[in-house]
Amino acid sequence: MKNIKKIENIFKNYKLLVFFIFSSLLNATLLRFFTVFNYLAIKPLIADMGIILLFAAISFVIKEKNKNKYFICITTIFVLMFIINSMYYTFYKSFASVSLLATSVFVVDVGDAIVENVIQIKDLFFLWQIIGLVILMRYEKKNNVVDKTFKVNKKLAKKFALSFVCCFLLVIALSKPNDYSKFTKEWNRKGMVIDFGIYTFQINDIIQSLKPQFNNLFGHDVAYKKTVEFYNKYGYENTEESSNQFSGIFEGKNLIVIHAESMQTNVIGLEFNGVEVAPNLNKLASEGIYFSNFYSQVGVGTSSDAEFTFSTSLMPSSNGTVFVNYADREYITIQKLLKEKGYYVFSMHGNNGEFWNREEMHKSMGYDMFFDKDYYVIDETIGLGLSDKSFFRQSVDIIKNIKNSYDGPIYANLITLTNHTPFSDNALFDAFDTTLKVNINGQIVERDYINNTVLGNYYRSVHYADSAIGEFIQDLDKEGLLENTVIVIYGDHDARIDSEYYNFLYNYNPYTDTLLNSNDEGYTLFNEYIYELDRKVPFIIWTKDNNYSINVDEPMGMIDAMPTLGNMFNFYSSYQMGHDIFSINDNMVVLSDGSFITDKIYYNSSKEEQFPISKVAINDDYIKPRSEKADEMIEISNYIITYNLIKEMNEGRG
Ligand code: GP9
Ligand code: MN
Repeated sequence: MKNIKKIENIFKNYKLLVFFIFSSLLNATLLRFFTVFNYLAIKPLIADMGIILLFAAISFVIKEKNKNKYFICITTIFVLMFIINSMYYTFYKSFASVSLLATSVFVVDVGDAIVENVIQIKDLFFLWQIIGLVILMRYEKKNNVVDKTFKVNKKLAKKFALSFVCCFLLVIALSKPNDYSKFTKEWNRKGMVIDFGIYTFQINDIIQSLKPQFNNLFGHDVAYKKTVEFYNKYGYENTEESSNQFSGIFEGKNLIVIHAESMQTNVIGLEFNGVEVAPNLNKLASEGIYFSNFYSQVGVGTSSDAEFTFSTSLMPSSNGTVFVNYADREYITIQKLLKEKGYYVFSMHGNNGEFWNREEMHKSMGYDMFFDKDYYVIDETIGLGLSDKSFFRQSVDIIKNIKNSYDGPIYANLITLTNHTPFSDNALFDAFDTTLKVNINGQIVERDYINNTVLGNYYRSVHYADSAIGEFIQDLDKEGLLENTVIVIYGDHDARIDSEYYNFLYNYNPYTDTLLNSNDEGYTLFNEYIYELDRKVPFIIWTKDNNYSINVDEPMGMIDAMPTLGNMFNFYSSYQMGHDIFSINDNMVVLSDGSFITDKIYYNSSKEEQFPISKVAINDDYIKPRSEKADEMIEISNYIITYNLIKEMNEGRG
């Protein structure tokens, strides 16, 4: 009875504080409900409560005249954190880091993509907390309600601080030993929120984001030592003179790389009503060397991370993005290694050069020239800017002029733009029908299927982008630019389309106009792990004069592209973390959050769960060493990027 009295007294005399605590806890739980779904887990709930009680403790030592400002300021920060993370999760399936603030300037340029594809009602739902707080404050002021929340009360401050410590100790008691490693693995943000809640994640993220600024003073030596040890331990795998049938086959040839925006492997071979989505990529894949189990390894740097991992065979930064935050570091790149062999090296992109700070980073990567949109006539725009067909048309002339004026081989990297989320500007897209026509009792019935959905628009966009690539190859051929030339195409990352659309794509029954369920014949399982495995992107190596027709299904990541091309063109970086795919078996593809894929399993590091790919039983003896190496590769890549260690190690090597 006494306790009930006590609680009644708290609700009666500390209305604002009670609202602050419960609204902060409810919104944090709601965020986990909208994202990682573990809203009922007790550990993150206690962790969230602990941090909220800490802010409550601080409120009791704030002067009365500043209390309003304090609660409004803290609640506004919380609500912004919820909204930003909820939006961010929709697009990246992870949580936002403050280290990305410098990158956020680019959001403006992809604004419509964000609005159309990312902002959802659920993101704005969190606003109720700040609205409720203001209404309560106004109500209390208008009715002269005495709310003891506004009193300075050191005794209560101590009690709340003590309750924070109790929550903290409880979280420790509920944690496993390797849970703590998440505090230093900035890349495993999802795992942090699942285990410790959004407040602890964001506070830790701020500390981790500031770390490089301090570490340059304190953490450098450890980083240097660990990096040297890493390459001593694994370096032999990369230095082995592993010659094979592909060694040196392209030495001295021109190299034209197409960075295909948001191109995913599930478009290869896909048809609607007997019409191929990507006939040109299908042809190049069937005639060339096609890596059908290839994964992008981007972090939040998306396109720019794809360029970085392709060109350096290092993992992307977990703290900000290389292109924006670390463009001034020294890297060993394909561009530099080919320049040493006498190549003229240039990049081409129809967007403005500031996007992803390419103007600076392309210099740092070793390009002789970067042709951004200022070098093109913007005569046709789709989506983010210059259409791919116009971009490629104009690029052929630039390439031809360079080829005619430079007597050595060239390396051109063309970055496409049109096939970019939200894939909605289909005004210029070739008509491509994604409806389904079925014969029901002698009647042809047309079903909408994925027409006018984001997936349907994606495949229409891909059909356009593929057609642009086809025209580009033809135009190169007309100008004689395919002679003695290797074409490489890679998808830079997946299109980030929700799995519900793929489930519809694979499990729609046009005869009943319903979705198959797991008991129905013909049902295709499409869960979160198959979704991750479906995020593959195509990697194709093609030449006009050789019909290789090779399909490589060994799991391969973007960081393996440089070693694989290096073996063919005869260049090599002693810092490459990937492997020549023709010199390795049982390859492991490390993803930017520490998860990994082999030919046996997909291992999700956030949830510490495995998804079987083969029938081979897998135990911890298989997972542990690979998970440790995955973390080590990410950690060492981050050391190299943060501390500019390649410069130092090269100087050390004399
Ligand atoms: C922007 C283009 C798209 O110029 O490369 O970048 P993304 O949004 O895919 O990172
Ligand atoms: Mn991209």
